[in-house]
Amino acid sequence: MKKLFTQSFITLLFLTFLGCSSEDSEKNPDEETPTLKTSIKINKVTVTQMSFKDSYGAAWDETNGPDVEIRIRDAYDLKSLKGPSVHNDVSPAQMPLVWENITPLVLPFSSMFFVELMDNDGLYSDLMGPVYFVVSDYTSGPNAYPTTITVTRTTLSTLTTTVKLDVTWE
Ligand SMILES: [Ca+2]
Ligand SMILES: [Ca+2]
Repeated sequence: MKKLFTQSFITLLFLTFLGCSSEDSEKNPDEETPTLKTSIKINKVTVTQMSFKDSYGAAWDETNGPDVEIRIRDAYDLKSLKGPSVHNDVSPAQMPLVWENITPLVLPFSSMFFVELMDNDGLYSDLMGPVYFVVSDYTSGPNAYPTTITVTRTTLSTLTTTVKLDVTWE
């Protein structure tokens, strides 16, 4: 009788131990749940290629180089950012043009965005070249969430613009 009692007690201890250990393995406090990315932030804009002549073959400004500024906007103009500075009288030797430390523009995934290059002429500016991209094109596949996005577009058959965006995903 005493032997049976001892065996039962040991079995009970063993089962209790098993119960505890299986409970412990269910929770791992160090495990992080992956955060879902929902927006893209543009931190830097680099223009690596642009046309120094308009579609008629004329210079953007008669006596000196174009005064280049950038604007980023969505299709409805609801979210837009104008570059903080103008690169004045740009010559080909000054390429590429860089806009750094811009107020980051946070864009939702669902939209299409335009990056416009303007020759600032005061009240009216010449649109030198727009490029555009769709954010959701960069959120899937093997190269999802890249740190740089490069877009090239040729408008009016002669004006080729290439823009590189340094981005972070949040
Ligand atoms: Ca001009
Ligand atoms: Ca100028």
